[in-house]
Amino acid sequence: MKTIEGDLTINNKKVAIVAGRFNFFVVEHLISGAKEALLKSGTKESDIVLYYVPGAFEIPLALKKIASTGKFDAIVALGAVIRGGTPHFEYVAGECVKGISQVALDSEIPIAFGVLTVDNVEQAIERSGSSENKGAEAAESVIRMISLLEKL
Ligand code: INI
Repeated sequence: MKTIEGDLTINNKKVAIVAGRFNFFVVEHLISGAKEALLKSGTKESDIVLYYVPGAFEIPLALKKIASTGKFDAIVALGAVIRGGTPHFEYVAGECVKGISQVALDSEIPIAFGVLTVDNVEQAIERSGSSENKGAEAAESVIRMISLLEKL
């Protein structure tokens, strides 16, 4: 059986990061993790552009517009939605996930979902640290997808 899989190395690719400012004390660590993974893959710092949006709810529209410019080979979406005492969490997280999935399928480039949807601050910190970092994992997924698409 022939197996084809993307690598963790890419050359001359441009990657956008879209990050929510909300819960920035968590999101900043996701950004660092994603940036580190991209640099490790061979992506040049000058080929990474970071776009900020107010919160997770705004991520899908930014992804759609950025993808439509045709300037990027992939986009990494980063944010942190932390459950509070009201149903607000469900609306923000739900719309964010739905919107990102829609843009990811409509666009012709890989888009990674690096938005934490967690019950509390402890869970958010656990997933944005140095041993587990969902920002780095999201970046690695687009790196592998860029590489895979080149092999198709
Ligand atoms: N945005 C987040 O990114 N995370 C959250 O936890 C959050 N909560 O809980 O409210 C949040 N809300 C803001 C939202 O994303 C929009 O920016 C806002 O509703 C304006 O459209």
